[in-house]
Amino acid sequence: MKKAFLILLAAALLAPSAFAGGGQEKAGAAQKTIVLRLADNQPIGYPTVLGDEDFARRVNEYTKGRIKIEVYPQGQLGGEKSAIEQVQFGGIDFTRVSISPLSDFQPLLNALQMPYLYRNAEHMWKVLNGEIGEYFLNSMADKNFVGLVYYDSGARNFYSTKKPIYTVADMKGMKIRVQESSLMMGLVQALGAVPTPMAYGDVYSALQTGVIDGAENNWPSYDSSSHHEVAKYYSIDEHTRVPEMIIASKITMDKLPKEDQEIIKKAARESQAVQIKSWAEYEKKSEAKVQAAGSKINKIRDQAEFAAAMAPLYQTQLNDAQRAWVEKIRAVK
Ligand code: GTR
Repeated sequence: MKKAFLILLAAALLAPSAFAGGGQEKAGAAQKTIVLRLADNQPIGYPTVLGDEDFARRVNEYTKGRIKIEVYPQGQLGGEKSAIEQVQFGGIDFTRVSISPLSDFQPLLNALQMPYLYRNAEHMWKVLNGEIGEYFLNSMADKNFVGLVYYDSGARNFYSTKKPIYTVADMKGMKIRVQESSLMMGLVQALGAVPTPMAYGDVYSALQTGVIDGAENNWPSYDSSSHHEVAKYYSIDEHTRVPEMIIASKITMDKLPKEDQEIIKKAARESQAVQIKSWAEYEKKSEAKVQAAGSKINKIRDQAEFAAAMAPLYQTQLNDAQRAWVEKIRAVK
């Protein structure tokens, strides 16, 4: 896995993108196509990839073919964390990621993914597509990214190879895989379980071989990753709603003329509608599919018990500035 990653990284460094290095010149020369790359770790047909493709199609249409965005799904350009790193130094032009790993690059984002933060999906979208969400997209510039748009990722639940989870006590000592995110490590610890950070692509075999006892994710990922084949207990606690984001490399964007930057931002925002719609459809299908395939689904006994166990994270994982954002988020009606 590591070796494959290094090879990919070397390839990315040698040929950062068709655009890198010659952007200004090419943008000035008529008829030359600028080719940019977008990485996504989800498979073809997954809602985020459908969103990426809609984004790419719009950019192509609005620039009359001058800018072509190639979508590389299924982690072809590396795992999520490495894709973020490559975008940061300009080796990849765009990536669609969960803001959990992204928040280790821009910690402010933790304020958007705290447990039981949003009252429901509608509240979350009001926040993300309003002034608060805009502020957080713009905050990405401090870390050499351009935040383009938020995508839906539903709510995350725990799943296990061993047993259903009903109470916080059930989680005691369980080894739970988390994304490469310090907040997610803290969250699992707060429940008395043992967090194991790991790249998404390694989770299936870790579940299968017993390296971990469980993981957590939304319905579509539990389905498309086939984790349900090896971890059949899916326990609904909806601990977090973690938005996803398409980020661009600031290095790439700065090489483009202002109008093209605006086209890219507009196209990304417009692609959100397609992503949210296919998310809703995919989520229902996934739920039915894993159930038919033999998953044992249960609801936790008392969400308030889980929320209380995770409440200290608002003190331990956030600073004053992030807590002030949490207050603003809660105040959105
Ligand atoms: C999914 C998300 C992926 C990745 C994955 C994970 O929901 O779409 O980008 O973050 O979760 O748990 O690693």
